[in-house]
Amino acid sequence: MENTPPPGPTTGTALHIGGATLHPGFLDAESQAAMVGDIARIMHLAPPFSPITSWGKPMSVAMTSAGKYGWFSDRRGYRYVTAHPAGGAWPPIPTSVLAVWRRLVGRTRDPDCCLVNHYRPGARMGLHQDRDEADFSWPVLSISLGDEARFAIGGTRRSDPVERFWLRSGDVLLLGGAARLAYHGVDRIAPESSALIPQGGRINLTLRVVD
Ligand code: MD3
Ligand code: FE
Repeated sequence: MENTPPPGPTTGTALHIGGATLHPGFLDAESQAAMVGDIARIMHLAPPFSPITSWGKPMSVAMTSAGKYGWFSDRRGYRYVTAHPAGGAWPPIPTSVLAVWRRLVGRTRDPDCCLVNHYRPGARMGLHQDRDEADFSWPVLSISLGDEARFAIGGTRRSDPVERFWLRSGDVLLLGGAARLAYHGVDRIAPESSALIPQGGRINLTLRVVD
């Protein structure tokens, strides 16, 4: 079943969906705009690229990263790397982004990686698990900016039933506990459903502890 989002941002209400915690409208319009500016700087310093899957096909989502590690894939497989494929360390994770992690996860440890996923109309992400990290006791935190995305999340087996709901600009999703190893993906984005990003499209940030 799909959720029907309210017309405006909602604050203070956390929804539990398939073991994931959704904070609808966690970021107000001003915070979202500031964060898009910070991400534009990262994309300028470390240009997004479409990783090649182990099947040899480029992903439809363009990616870059900030932090100690960035996520990378080629025919040899998926892994975290300390440099952009064109050379050079990844830019630091912006404090605007770290602040969200510190509020919802805590100050014990900051994430090692902020993966930046850029979706243009038609981009999607197939059902997968995130298991390239060393310690699954740390949650993954996801921040949605720009166009809305129909997100799918299931259980820890690919054959488990999935729930679908829309992720909207400013929403923050926390994946901890059983949800940390849940299969998930993005079916599609709704083009031009948000005016936040000047060129359109959707940006999703995922914060991860890698080591
Ligand atoms: C559930 N990104 O980068 S974010 C990914 O919208 C990824 O770009 C999607 O899946 C996106 O790996 C979904 C929500 C999300 C992120 C990580 C998860 C859900 C997750 C890890 C475990 C379970
Ligand atoms: Fe994922």
